[in-house]
Amino acid sequence: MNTAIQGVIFDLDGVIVSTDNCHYLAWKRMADEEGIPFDRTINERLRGVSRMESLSIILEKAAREYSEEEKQAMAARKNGYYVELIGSLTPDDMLPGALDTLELLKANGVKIAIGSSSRNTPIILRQLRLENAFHAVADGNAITRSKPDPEVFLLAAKLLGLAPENCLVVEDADAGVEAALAGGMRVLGVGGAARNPKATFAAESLAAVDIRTIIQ
Ligand code: B16
Ligand code: MG
Repeated sequence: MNTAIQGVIFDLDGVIVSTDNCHYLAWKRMADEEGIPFDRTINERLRGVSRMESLSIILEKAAREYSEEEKQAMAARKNGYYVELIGSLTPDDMLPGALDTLELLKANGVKIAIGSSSRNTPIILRQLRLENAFHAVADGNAITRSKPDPEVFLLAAKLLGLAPENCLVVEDADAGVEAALAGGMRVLGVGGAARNPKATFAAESLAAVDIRTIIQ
C-alpha cells in the first residue's frame, strides 16, 4: 500500500483563520438576550462542533426548555450576528504560517482542501481572498454528520481524488482529530489539538512546523 501523503485537508476555524472570537461574541450576544449563562469556558466546547450542536451545549444552562422552532430561530439569530462580524475579516486575519504552508504544499505538488464544519466557509474564504486557493472545499453545507464523524474529511479526500491513507488532516479541535482518525487519515494537531495524544503529529501552529518534514 502506498501511504505517501498526496493531499492535505485543512480545518478552517482555528487552523487557517481564527474566527472563534467572532463565534464567541455572536453566541454571547444571543445568550445574553435570552438570559442564558455563557462564558469562554463553555465556548471552548464549541470548537469544530456544528451550529445546532453548539446551541444544544449552550442550552444545557438554560432555565427552561426551548421548542424546535425557537431553537432554529436562536441559531439563525446568532448566525446573523456572526456573519456581521466576519464581514470585517481580511487576509491579514490569517493565522501565522497558514499562507506559507498552502503555498509550499502547492509548490511541491501536494493537493490541498478545506474540511470545515462551518456553513459560512464560502464567506470566510472570500473575505480571506482564498476562494480559488484550494483544489477542493468540503464544508458544513455538504454534510449531514459533523465532526467527530469523518464525513467532511472523507468528502474532501473524495473531491481531491485521493484515498484517505494518502491524506493528512490539520486540525485544532479534539472532535476533528477523532474525525480524521475515524476516516483513516493521519492528523497534525495544532493549537488546542497539539496536546491531544491521539494526534499523529503536533505543532503549536502552522508557523512552528515545516510541513515538508511531515509529508516526506
Ligand atoms: P457555522 P471548523 C466550526 O468550524 C467552528 O469551529 C465551530 O465553532 C462552529 O460551530 C462550526 O464551524 C459551525 O459554524 O455556524 O459557521 O456553520 O473548525 O470546522 O472550521
Ligand atoms: Mg477548527
